[in-house]
Amino acid sequence: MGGDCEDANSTMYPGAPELCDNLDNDCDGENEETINLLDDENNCGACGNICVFPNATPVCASGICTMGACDPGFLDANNDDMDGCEIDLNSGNYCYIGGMLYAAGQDNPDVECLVCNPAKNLNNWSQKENAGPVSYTHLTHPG
Ligand SMILES: [Ca+2]
Ligand SMILES: [Ca+2]
Ligand SMILES: [Ca+2]
Ligand SMILES: [Ca+2]
Repeated sequence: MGGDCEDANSTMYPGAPELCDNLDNDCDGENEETINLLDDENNCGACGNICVFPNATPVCASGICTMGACDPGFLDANNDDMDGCEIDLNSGNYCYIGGMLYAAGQDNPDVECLVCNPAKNLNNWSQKENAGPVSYTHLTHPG
């Protein structure tokens, strides 16, 4: 067939889609001219290098995979891209209050009768259910 630049390869012919395979698929003299290795999340820096981060949007920036925004309901608490956004805020194990992560059952560092209770509220402190002894302490007159 006339114009076919590589008879032995069926992915190479005039008008073929340019694939990221280091071949000139469409026979126009250039390899991967329609593929930008600098910002293609499926071919980042090299053909077939797919950017993947758990529970986060992958971004290919200047040929390097970088982690974008966390998926809704997830948080990157350890600043480590390798495990992506590793905290599932809806797991029932955490509260996320004022930009800080707290474990379920953890006391409010400033107000002792408030506690992280994800079952009640993910984003606000919950009142301790059994605050009895604490209130008695408050009533005790010092000295
Ligand atoms: Ca061919
Ligand atoms: Ca190609
Ligand atoms: Ca080409
Ligand atoms: Ca992380």
